Amino acid sequence: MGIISRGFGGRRRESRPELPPGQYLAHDFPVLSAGPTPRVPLDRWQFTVTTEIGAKQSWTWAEFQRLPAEDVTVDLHCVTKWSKLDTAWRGVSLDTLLADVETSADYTLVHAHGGYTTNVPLEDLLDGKAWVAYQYDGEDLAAEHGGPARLLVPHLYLWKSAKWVSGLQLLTEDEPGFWEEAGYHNYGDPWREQRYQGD
Ligand SMILES: Nc1nc2c(c(=O)[nH]1)N[C@H]1C(S)=C(S)[C@@H](COP(=O)(O)O)O[C@H]1N2
Ligand SMILES: [Mo]
Repeated sequence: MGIISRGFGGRRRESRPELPPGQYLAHDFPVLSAGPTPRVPLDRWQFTVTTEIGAKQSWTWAEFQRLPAEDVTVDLHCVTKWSKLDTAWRGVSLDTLLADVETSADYTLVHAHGGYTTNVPLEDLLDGKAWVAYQYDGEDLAAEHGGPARLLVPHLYLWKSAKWVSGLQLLTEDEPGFWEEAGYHNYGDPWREQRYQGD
């Protein structure tokens, strides 16, 4: 593919084959938060995995920083229709965070400082599909984008990528989170345009 076709007329929004249906290319990095930006001091930061039987495993910021990190370049797709391609992040994979966690749960509810929640099936967090990211574009993650650390689940709409992530709750039965309760799709696959319940 060497030819760039802009097409004629219509909206001056770029649509590209690597964009899911209905999405346009954003050149900036919009900030979408349902509430105020929580400021989480690093000496009080923790990430906690809670299993379906209530067993907990936590990492302080210092412990989390010592875990093996990965640099990943991924595309972001927001349900409000902007996408951002080739974004560069550094973070710890959920494979690493869940390596020693014993569970037979199939579902997770992701928790964030400030009370935001979102549900993601456990298998969608494993096998190199999700990270707790703390750098964006080589810099510490800015607070408005979820710093000190946010979940990154790029194959689902971006509302699943909880900013200011505080933990993961493993569940044997699915539980909707903040936007899912409000009528957004339970799963949120951008390629199947699963924006709202019933899509
Ligand atoms: N804790 C928390 N995480 C959140 C949100 C939020 O309001 N609170 N908004 C979600 C939505 S709808 C989107 S599109 C992305 C936006 O991420 P950005 O602000 O870094 O672009 O964060 C998601 N994660
Ligand atoms: Mo969003």
